[in-house]
Amino acid sequence: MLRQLSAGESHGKAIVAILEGLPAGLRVGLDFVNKELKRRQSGFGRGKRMQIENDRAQLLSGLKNNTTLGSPITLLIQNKDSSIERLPKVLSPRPGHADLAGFLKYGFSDIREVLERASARSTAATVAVGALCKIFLNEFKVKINSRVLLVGGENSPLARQAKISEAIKNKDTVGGVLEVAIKGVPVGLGSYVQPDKRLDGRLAQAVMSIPGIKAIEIGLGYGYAISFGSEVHDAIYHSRDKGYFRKTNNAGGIEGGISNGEDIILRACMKPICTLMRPLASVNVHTAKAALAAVERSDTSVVSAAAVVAESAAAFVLADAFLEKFGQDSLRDIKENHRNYLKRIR
Ligand code: EPS
Repeated sequence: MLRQLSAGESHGKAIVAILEGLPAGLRVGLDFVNKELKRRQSGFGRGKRMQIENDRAQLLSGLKNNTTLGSPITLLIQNKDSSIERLPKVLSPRPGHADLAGFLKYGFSDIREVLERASARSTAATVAVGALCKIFLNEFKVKINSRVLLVGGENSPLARQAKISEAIKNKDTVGGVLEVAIKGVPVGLGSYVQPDKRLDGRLAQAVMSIPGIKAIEIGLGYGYAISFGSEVHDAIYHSRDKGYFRKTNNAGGIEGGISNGEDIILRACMKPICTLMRPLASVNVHTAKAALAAVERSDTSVVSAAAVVAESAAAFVLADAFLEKFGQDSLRDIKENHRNYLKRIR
């Protein structure tokens, strides 16, 4: 089983991630991890924090000679802005944020204690861990990519950028839709035998947990609701060179909670960032009197960053399901199991 745990506040000393369960014998290049961290930080519409931080991972454990030992891998990403002890109190919760529910739940007297950990800064850990998982999956030619489909309802790159510019001008924010595509997945990852083994459920859980994500669909998704079965199920074919294959992929690569060998396609909807420079109505949590919501340094739109985070979250789930199917300890053994399995199902 692959396990991950992250720690760190947005303006604390660092973000830390531990990944346990990658097999021994995998060569890991930190350059790739850092490239992925950079991708997460870029995109039009990001705020000033991204000009301060230059996220880079340090490897603290789990490797020798750039090769995994099978022991837990610890990654540390230092925060340049580590002003947590000096930042002012936040007393008016932002609608849409964890602010109010977190404040009431934990019994704090300052909403800052909530937002420091609820911040999407923690997604740097998701991406660092996801990068390691991608390196593992790459050994088996499993590739994960993403793209932004919509920002504020617009789909062309120029119109998307214009929407973000409009939001900046109006001191507003804007969300959108992203798509993750996973190619090269073998048939048979995940299972129907228990709900928590279903690959689609596991992917949905991982991607829905990214801050700001409000909806997920796999394959045709909501499109299934308006069609007859005969129009949407992917007919099955077989040929000597391809083995079993489909001419359509409405299932988005998953049937019965198991990968079916087609590309896995997942889309997610991200709400607009909830820190508004022209804030909505709120209530001061000390006086219970009406007050405008808190205004913090923030981003205008982060759909392209969320796409990188979604790739990473999906990479963790895929790597976990892969290890479950083909073994855990040594990359060499896993490769042999994988080879034998592919031979059997041809
Ligand atoms: C983020 C860092 C944060 C925000 C953003 C994501 O930096 P700061 O709060 O210091 O400006 O830019 O966090 C949120 C959108 C949020 O809601 O908390 C990052 O590293 O991605």
